[in-house]
Amino acid sequence: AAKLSPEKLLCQLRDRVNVTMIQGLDGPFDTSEWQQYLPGKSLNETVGRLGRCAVVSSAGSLKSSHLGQEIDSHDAVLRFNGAPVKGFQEDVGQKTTIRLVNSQLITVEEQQFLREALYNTGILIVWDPAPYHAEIHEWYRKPDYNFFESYKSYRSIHPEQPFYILNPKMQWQLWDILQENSLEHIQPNPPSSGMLGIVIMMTLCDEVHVYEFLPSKRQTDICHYYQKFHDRACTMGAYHPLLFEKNLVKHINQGTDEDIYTRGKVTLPGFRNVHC
Ligand code: NCC
Repeated sequence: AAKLSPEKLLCQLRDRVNVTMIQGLDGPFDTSEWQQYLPGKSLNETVGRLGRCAVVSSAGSLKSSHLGQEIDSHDAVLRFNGAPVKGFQEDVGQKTTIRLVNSQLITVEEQQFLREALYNTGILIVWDPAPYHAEIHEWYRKPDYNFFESYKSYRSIHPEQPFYILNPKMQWQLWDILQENSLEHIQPNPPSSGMLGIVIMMTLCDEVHVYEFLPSKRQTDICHYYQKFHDRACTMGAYHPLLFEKNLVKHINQGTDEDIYTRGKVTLPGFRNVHC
C-alpha cells in the first residue's frame, strides 16, 4: 500500500466518506414510531454553514494547556463522550456546539446520560460500531450496544435538543482509507470517536483545528484531562486503530510542527475547501 500525497488523501476522504445521519426515510427507521424520535431537520440545517471549528480530544495532555480561550474563539466546538467543561474552562474552553458520544456510554451509563446536565448543551450525535460494511438493517438487528431505547428515552425528556444517530456506513468507509494508507494490517475495529468527529467537522466547517489528538509536549499516560486514570492505550490505541488514525491526520496536517509541539494543534481544511 503506497501512501498517497496529502492532497490525494484529502480527496479520498472527501469523495469516499459519506457523512450522514439516520433520517426517517432510512429503513428500518421509516416507521411512524421512529418519526416521532428522529430530528425533523438535517444536521446541516441545524448547524448552518460553519467557518472555523475546533475538535477537542479528551487527552490528559490538555491539562495545564491554557488552550481554553483559543478553543472558544472558534465558531463551533466538538467534544466527546463525557468530557466536561465545568471546572476545566481554562484548558478546554466552555463552548460545546456538538457532542459526539459512543453507544456504549449511553447504554451502559444510561442513568448518568439521562440525568447529567453535561449532555444538555449543544447538538448530540451518537454512533455505534457496526459490522464491517453492514447494511443498516443488519446493523439495526445487531448493534454493538443496543442504545435505541436509551436514545428514545433521552429524546422524550429533551425533545427540543437536536440528537442525531450517525449513519454507520461512514465508519467503514473511513476505515478502508486508513487501511489502504497503512503498511501494516489494521485490526478490523471502527475508528475512534476522535477520528469520526474530525471527519464530521470537515464536512461542516471551512477550517478545522484539532486539539491534542496528536499529542503535544504535554503528552502523558494520564488518559483523560478530567480523570486521574493512567493508561498508555488511551493515546496509542487498543480497540480503535488510533495510531493509524494519528499517522493519517499528521500526514494531512496543514499547520506547523511547532503548533503540534506547543499546542497539540492540527489544522485541516473543510471539504468544501478541498479541490480535486
Ligand atoms: O476516551 P474517549 O474515547 O472518550 O476519548 C475521546 C477521543 O479522544 C481521543 N483521545 C482520548 C484520550 C487520549 N489519551 N488520547 C486521545 O487521542 C481519541 O480520539 C478518543 O476517541 C471513544 O473513542 O469513544 C473512546 O471512548 C471511551 C469510553 O467509552 C468513553 O469515554 C465513555 O466513558 C473508551 N474507553 C473505554 O471503553 C474504557 C475509549 O477506548 C474510546
